This record gives sequence, structure tokens and C-alpha cells, in this order.
Amino acid sequence: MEKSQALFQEAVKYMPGGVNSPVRAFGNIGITPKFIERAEGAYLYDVEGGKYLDFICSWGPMILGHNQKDVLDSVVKACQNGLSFGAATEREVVMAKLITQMVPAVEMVRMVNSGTEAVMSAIRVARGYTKRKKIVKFAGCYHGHSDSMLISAGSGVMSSGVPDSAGVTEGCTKDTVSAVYNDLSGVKELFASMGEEIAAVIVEPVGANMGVVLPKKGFLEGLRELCTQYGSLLIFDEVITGFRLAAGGASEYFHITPDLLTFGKIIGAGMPVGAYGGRRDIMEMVAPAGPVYQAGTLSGNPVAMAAGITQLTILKEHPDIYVKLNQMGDDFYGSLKKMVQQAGAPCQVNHIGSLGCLFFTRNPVTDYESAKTSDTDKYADYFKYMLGHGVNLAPAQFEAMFLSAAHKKEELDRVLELVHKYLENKRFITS
Ligand code: KE4
Repeated sequence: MEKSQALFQEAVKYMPGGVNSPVRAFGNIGITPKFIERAEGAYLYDVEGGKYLDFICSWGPMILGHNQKDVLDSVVKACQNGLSFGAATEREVVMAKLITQMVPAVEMVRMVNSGTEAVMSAIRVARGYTKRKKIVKFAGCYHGHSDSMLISAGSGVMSSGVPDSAGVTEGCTKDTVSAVYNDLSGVKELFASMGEEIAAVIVEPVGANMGVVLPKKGFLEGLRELCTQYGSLLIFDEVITGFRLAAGGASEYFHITPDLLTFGKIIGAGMPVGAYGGRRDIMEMVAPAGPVYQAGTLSGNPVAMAAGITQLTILKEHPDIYVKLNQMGDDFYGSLKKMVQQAGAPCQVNHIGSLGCLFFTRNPVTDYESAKTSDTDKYADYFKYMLGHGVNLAPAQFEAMFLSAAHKKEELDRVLELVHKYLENKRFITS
């Protein structure tokens, strides 16, 4: 028996589903998950010694590649001074200033330990600031697992087929309203009917948890205008897009200024870090400066800050990284899109910069409903083929592919050849 199988047999005895996050269980694929031993650059290595070109990048954080030398050195060095103090540290000031310098929409920021915590807190601040209750989210967008956000969520909820989560009471969700991504007229109607009650609209500026779904022209701008018109707050959930699309994330990329933003992933460089921030007058509502309570034992942890500061500083000081990364994404996903189109394969490719997704559907994917027309069995078959050829993709259709600065063109070319061969084997391409 393979070591991964033996480990998984043990794991399921002690952890729900044998994992600490559902998507890792390969539930949608139906095979034993790979247990990873180490990672370097663009590669993962499993406990059997298997080597995989990695397109998960820890679900986004590893934009510079795994074990980037400067990041690793900064973590090791920080550890030698102690792992956690539960007190104010200089690194937290450095990190907060760095985030505000890279993202002009952030005038003030609070560090937390995950994207979920960042979103949960941002929503509380929005309600505290506006003294309103309603939060508008979009079907297929995933904002972490806090109760009020588990409504037509994306990511693992979508894959697990659990439209809402057990254990979430209607008391927690009655003030959450779900709208259709890219349907600005629907949001306008919502505001017309309850605009005065809406504390905030939270949106993934690029949907990346129903696969990758781009905002239609005018959609984000329309949300900005509606929120301003009705005195509601616009929250950009940039846990995935933050520091990925550009140094200033989606707010820079799309030239839109949200009122609050949430971050995760890249800001921790692989360490558990989240953050929320935005307009100073709103963030000054947060305890101990203001009446909105939020706290955290390991918030601003010195080792995690060291990792995040190093990664963000590299990204800030080397803007060419984004030029190369986004160009590499345009080339790779562009070639993939051309390939499936020429083959007449039942596939769609959506991408923006280094974020992309291959959907197994003939329908253009512009929202939750169209994403759900994807054939998840076909995706599972494709995933297993690619894994068998040393390529590590998201083990679920409704996730994103991530490129890193460690990926090389020749490796991506090999992946394109593999996909071409797969499509041929499936007779989607008759050469
Ligand atoms: P975390 O609590 O997982 O750090 O962040 C929650 C979150 C919030 N907002 C967005 C836009 C997110 O994508 C996420 C988490 N992303 C998923 C990937 N689809 C994390 C992977 C997982 O759940 O294991």
C-alpha cells in the first residue's frame, strides 16, 4: 500500500474526512489524496517521492514559489527571537505601513489569522459603522466559513454540493442577501427595494471560487456607484486577488476604491495571516479605538509578519514580477483557450493575469449558474490524468489555477502538450 493511502486511513480516524480543509480530501475526484512532504519553487513532492508541477500554490499564497529563499531566511531568523509575544511589535507597524503603501484604498489595517476572520470582522465593522444590518453577497463567491457568509457560497461548499451549511441558523443568515454575479440590474433592483437597510456589498472583484469568473465591464463600477448612492459600504474580498493581480490588487487593477478590503494568502507568504482595512473613519470603529470588538491571540504574529513583510517587500520593489507573471498567464491561458476552441472541446477557459480555470462546459461561464453547468466528472477525469503526469491541479472544478514567479515557460509548454494529448485521447481533438 502506498504511504499516502496508509496515512489517509489513519487520518480519517482522527480528523473529519482525514483533512483540515475539505477540498484537500479529493472528495470530488474519488481517489486517495496525495500527502505532500515538501515543496520547492514551482514543485511539490509527495511522501512517495512523486514530483508535481504545482498550480495550487497553497491556494494562492506562494506567488514567488515555494520556499523562496528570502522568505524562508526571514522566518528562520524571526523564530530565533521567539515565536509569539502577545504584545505589540515593530514588525506589525512595518507590515501595516507596507500594506497601506501598496494599497492606497487601505488607510488603516488590522491583522488577523485567516481570510475568514478578515471577512467576518469587516462585515461586523460595516454594520457597526452604518448601523444597518443587510449584507449583499454574490452566489458562487466564497468569503470563508463564517456563518453569515455560508449562503450560496463557492469553493468547497459548491463542490461538496452543500448549498448552505448544517449548523448555520437562519438567525445568522437572515440578513445576508444573495445576488447574481455580473447582474448589475438585479443589484439595482435590490438597492431600490432595501437600499437604506444595506450595510455593505461584499464581492470577490474576480470570482475565483466558482472557478475563475471575470467581472463584466461596468459591474464593479456599478457596485461602487450604488454603494455611494445609498450610503452602503463596498467591500472587496481580495483574499485571492490581493497582491496577485497587481501590487495594489484588484482595486489598483480595476481602478476602483472600495471602502473596506479583506486580505489573506499572499500577505502571509504561506503563514496563517489575514487582514482587513480601508477608510480610516471606518477602521477607527475597531476596538480599542472604537466600539466594534475584534481580537486575536496570534494576530500580527512576529514570525508570520516576517514572512509576509519579506514577500510583500519583494513584490513592491520588483514590479517586473507582475509584468512577467501576468504575461505568462496571458500566454499560457491564451494558448489553452485557443487549443480547446480549435478542438471544439466541451471546455471554456477564463483567466486574468496568473489566475485561470479550465471549465468542462460548452457554456460561457459568467456566474454561479453557468459555472454549475460544468461536468465535474469530466473535470475529475482530467485531474487524474494530469496528476498521473506530474501536474498538481485543484482537486475540484470550482477552484482556480495559480501561477507563480517560479513557473517557467518550458514547464507550461509541457503542460499544454499534456492537455492537448488528453483532449486527443478523449477524441475532442482529431489530429
Ligand atoms: P481562509 O479562511 O481559507 O484563509 O480564507 C477564506 C477565503 C475568503 N475569501 C476568499 C475570496 C477566499 O478564496 C477564501 C479561501 N479560499 C479557499 C480557496 N478556494 C481556501 C482553500 C480551502 O478552503 O482549503
